[in-house]
Amino acid sequence: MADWMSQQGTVGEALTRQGISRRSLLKYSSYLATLLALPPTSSQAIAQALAGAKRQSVIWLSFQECTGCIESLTRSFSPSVEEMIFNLISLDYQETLQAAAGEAAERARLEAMEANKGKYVVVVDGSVSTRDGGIYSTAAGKTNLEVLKETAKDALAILSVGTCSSFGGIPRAHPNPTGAEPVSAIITDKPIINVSGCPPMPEVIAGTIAYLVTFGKLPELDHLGRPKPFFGDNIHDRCYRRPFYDQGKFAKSFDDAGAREGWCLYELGCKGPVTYNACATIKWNGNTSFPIQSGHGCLGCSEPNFWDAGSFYKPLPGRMTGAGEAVLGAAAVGAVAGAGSAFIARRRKAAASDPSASPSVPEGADQ
Ligand code: FSX
Repeated sequence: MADWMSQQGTVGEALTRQGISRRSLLKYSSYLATLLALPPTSSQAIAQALAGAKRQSVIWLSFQECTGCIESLTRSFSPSVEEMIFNLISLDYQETLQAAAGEAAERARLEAMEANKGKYVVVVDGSVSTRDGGIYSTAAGKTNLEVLKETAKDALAILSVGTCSSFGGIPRAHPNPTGAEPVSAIITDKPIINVSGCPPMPEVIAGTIAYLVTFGKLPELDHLGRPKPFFGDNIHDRCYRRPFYDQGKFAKSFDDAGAREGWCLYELGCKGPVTYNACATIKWNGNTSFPIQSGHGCLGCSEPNFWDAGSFYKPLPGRMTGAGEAVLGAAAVGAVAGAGSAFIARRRKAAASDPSASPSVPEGADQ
């Protein structure tokens, strides 16, 4: 781990050490304001709050996972996201990135817990094995279950990064041989934010941490504990193929004329109507594309049980009429309800009507 990752002090001091200019901080703050649906005028205040904020001590635990979550963050197309996030936090323990190994690594975790008692944030990627006492996933002679309970005890809050730690994910798929569970099934006395996605979007991980550091409180969460600024809309509502859905134009195979014209992938199994995430707006690889734009339906990877929810290539329950009106099954109706208004317009409206959007009143973690 680079030294600067785990140094204490303010975000402003960390940026200066890295030679990052105030202009870059302002640029990032303005980007953050857009991501969080805050008024553009708030970027100055965000920059000021960030520069003076203490770097958040973070202990990052990796359990049953594929390392896709940390890869998503560190291989992010936009280096500014990665650089900025590591300046916002003091990353005191992270098995994939840290140089320390063995006893020294475990000591670093215990020392960070002691030094920042009640103030550190635990980031977890991966699900937790619970069968037979959790023996199916261990590190340094301890089960993930033990390490999670031990580390969470004096934490301020927990950030479950990825669908595995948020909802169990692929390790929890049938027949779930390790008794995999999400963090929220084990830790019930701490605030938990679920940043789901398999993997989650780097901008969403970074934006959520930046929100915590800037405002000193949790963002508003949806009914599954996900930050609403990123998970408030479903993929279908924001999809550029949506006009074809409304016109009843559906690709029947991945290489037919409709597919080549960019028609809707609903009949090829796209789960966009029941999936909440920011892929259709922020997109991946520096706003380059996302699965639906690349010609494949959404798999629904940010939703609970996505792996066991039936074939990725079977259409959602319901039927389409010739006029393009959907008569959806019960599971899909709720997700599609309220579709229509443009994403940017909705964000602006939310920003204008939400007094808590002002970054000038940081509060304690109170949710
Ligand atoms: Fe899970 Fe993440 Fe999917 Fe992989 O750490 S959310 S399998 S991208 O790696 O936990």
